[in-house]
Amino acid sequence: MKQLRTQVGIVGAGPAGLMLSHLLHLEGIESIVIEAQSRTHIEGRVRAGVLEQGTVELMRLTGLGERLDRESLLHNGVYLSFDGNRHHLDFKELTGKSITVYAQHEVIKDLVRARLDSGGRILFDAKNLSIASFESSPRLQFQQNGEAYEVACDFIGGCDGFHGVCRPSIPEGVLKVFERTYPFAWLGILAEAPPSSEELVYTYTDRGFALFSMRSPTVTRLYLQCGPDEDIRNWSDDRIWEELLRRLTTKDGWAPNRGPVLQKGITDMRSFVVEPMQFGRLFLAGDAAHIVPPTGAKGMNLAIADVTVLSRALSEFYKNGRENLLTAYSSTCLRRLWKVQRFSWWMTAMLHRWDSQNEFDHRRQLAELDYLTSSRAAMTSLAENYVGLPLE
Ligand code: RFL
Ligand code: PHB
Repeated sequence: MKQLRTQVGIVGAGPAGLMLSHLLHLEGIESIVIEAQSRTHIEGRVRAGVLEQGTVELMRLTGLGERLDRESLLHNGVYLSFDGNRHHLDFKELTGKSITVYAQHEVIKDLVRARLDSGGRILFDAKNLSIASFESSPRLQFQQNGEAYEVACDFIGGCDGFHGVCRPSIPEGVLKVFERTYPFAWLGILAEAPPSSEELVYTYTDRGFALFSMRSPTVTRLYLQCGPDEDIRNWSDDRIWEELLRRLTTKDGWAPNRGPVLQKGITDMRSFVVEPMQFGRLFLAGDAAHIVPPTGAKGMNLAIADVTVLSRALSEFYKNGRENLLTAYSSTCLRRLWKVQRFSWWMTAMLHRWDSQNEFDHRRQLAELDYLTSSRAAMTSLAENYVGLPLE
């Protein structure tokens, strides 16, 4: 068995794992990232698109701003659309902050490059990972290219997403799970078509939710609410476009531009939290510890927020020998996380339709949207959550 040694062993090269490794490197702390998939796979995985202002500031501050500043799209607000009318919410005017559209896999590419350029180690295609000990000298065992490896470390960053192995490795009875599933899912497409609006359009209709977003000046990203067990094979490109146009077209004639579908997929919706986000020397971060429904555009931002807290705590440990921030890691993250859970649930409940609702619920949702787009206090509340709450 090949033996390796590092200070922090990180499982997963998603936004959480790679950013943790990057931040630790800047603090002079060594890490090894162990990833089940190939580099090509993680750099091509289509997912999130909206960065909070804090995420963007962190990227710039840590040397990841160059391509981001060249290629990303700065948005000062979003539209809420209902009853066939679009209403603009001006985040910049309401909070002084904005959001940035930059695809998650571009963040991943920037992080992989930054780590490799500074001599960082990312072990791709690592299979059958297991955790040998959670206590004072944790070890990670896995196989790569048919060879067995063991990484001995001081701490483990459990950044392997919702379906990873870190969380399920924690002995039963330690974690408390808080969960909610939703009776609907999102069907998402990437289309080769110039975005017809400069900002996102969140749409509520009696046929369900739809979202207009984008990736670049030539690529539009669109989502529509569908059934939870929907089979993508039942959705031809024509059927998808017909439904999207029906939901998104407004009374003034605004609609997304149509173009060839580059990619399509279905995402289920869930809210999920484990407490605490730590066991022994294993620290869970990002989707490994919590999932939010995508309506608030928070998942990647939460992953980055967790590892910002974790890197500070590890730095305090290595520089000053103090464990206080590590001990507080879970409660620090969870306090903010629950507010983000609340916001993501609220956006989801306000904008979707589901079977057990009746006409009362529909009228109430319309009244909520009407209030939201006419009360400055309500708009400000949405805006300050959307652009991102302070870290602590
Ligand atoms: P990730 O990105 O899932 O990364 C986990 C990594 O761990 C690897 N892995 C393992 N490696 C080694 N051994 C094992 N046994 C392993 N098991 C797994 C995986 O291969 C992977 O590389 O988790 P992380 O880093 O916590 O990041 C979370 C985000 O990816 C996620 O929250 C967001 O994508 C959610 N999300 C959005 N977030 C936003 O902030 N803004 C958005 O606009 C937004 N929109 C979205 C989204 C997610 C979506 N989907 C497809 C789920 C829109 C969609 C449609
Ligand atoms: C996206 O562009 O993929 C996106 C935007 C906003 C969301 C979710 C996803 O709430």
